[in-house]
Amino acid sequence: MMSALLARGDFWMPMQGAEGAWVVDWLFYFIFWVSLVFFIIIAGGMFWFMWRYRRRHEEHGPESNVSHNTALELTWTIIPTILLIPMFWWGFTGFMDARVAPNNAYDINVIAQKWSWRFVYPNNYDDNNLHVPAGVPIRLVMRSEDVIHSCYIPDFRVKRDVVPGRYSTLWFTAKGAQGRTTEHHLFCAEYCGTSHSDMKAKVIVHPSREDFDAWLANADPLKQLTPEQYEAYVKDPEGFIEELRKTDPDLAARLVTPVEHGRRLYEKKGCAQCHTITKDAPSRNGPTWWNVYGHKVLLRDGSSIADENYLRESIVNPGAKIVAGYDNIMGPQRVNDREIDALIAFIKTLRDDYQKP
Ligand code: HEC
Ligand SMILES: [Cu+2]
Repeated sequence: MMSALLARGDFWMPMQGAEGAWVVDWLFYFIFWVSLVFFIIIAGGMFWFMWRYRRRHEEHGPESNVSHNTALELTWTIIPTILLIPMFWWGFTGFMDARVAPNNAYDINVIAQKWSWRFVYPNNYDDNNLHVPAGVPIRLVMRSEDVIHSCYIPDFRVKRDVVPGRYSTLWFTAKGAQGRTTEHHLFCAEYCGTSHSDMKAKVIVHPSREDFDAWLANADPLKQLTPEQYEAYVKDPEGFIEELRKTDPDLAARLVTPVEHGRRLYEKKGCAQCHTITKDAPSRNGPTWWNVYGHKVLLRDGSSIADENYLRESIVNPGAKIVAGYDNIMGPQRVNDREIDALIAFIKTLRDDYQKP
């Protein structure tokens, strides 16, 4: 009931644009009302005692000496404890739910830099605004090109720092409206220099996955080709892009999806000498990349979940975590952040339960 009431936002909170937003608001209002009631009881009691026992010159009545009152002390211990339990419970479970994205989430890469946002989609289209479908869990995989930024979408009740040299993630499921797109604000919430306050974007929520897919297909960099170019591309994608690289390297780079880019780097950068990428390939000098993403990797000491940050570290600083049963023979690789994004995008596709987004 409360969530329906607050769908449009109120004095304290903006509208609830995401499915998990009501938990945050529920907890906020619970703590708010508990605080208000206790403020009135405590401050009111204080004033009442001040008045009731104020000093009066004329009278010197007998002084009481009550040392304690067990019933009263139990009451003011037990009632607050009962009130604290739901605060902790909702705070903790709400926090965990907000941190851990569901497995079927749709990944969008986010690059923050002074002073704009770039949202990169699987087809390598990138946009300064964030487009998402309603009703689909979205996971933002974010990195920064320079200083610390913070991705903040007040209507969704989500905020997370974006830090150079590592990935941070954030997830939400946006609520949509029937038959039309809706918009929300996205801000940078970490002071990042002169134009920090300009570092904002729109979140555009498409009413359905179909509508979003149609938008994304239309935004595909391939749409920038002339009909003749497109024909040539369809006949021989690799050859066409190779040719285009000579005349328009910018467009050529846009035509290569991150996954495809990663596959090429795998060959070009020599990863293929040591890593295999298919299910049954006999392993070479290094562990196979099949089924590594999202799985638990046994290390020489301990284990680690192979998420984006683990893969990144394994590429730029291979000695940091050594896979059990292998030697530390992989040198640090000369790859830039964009190439690491691409390699990870590629590695993500190498698994049994991979589904094309
Ligand atoms: C000379 C062989 C060699 C080359 C070349 C090589 N690696 Fe490795 N790689 C290894 C070995 C051995 C390990 C396991 C030991 C370790 O963790 O350092 C490994 C581990 C990894 C891991 C962690 C895998 C896991 O199962 O946990 C990743 C990711 C990785 N390499 C990426 C790359 C990338 C990307 C390249 C190319 C740019 C590359 N490697 C090139 C030998 C190599
Ligand atoms: Cu910023």
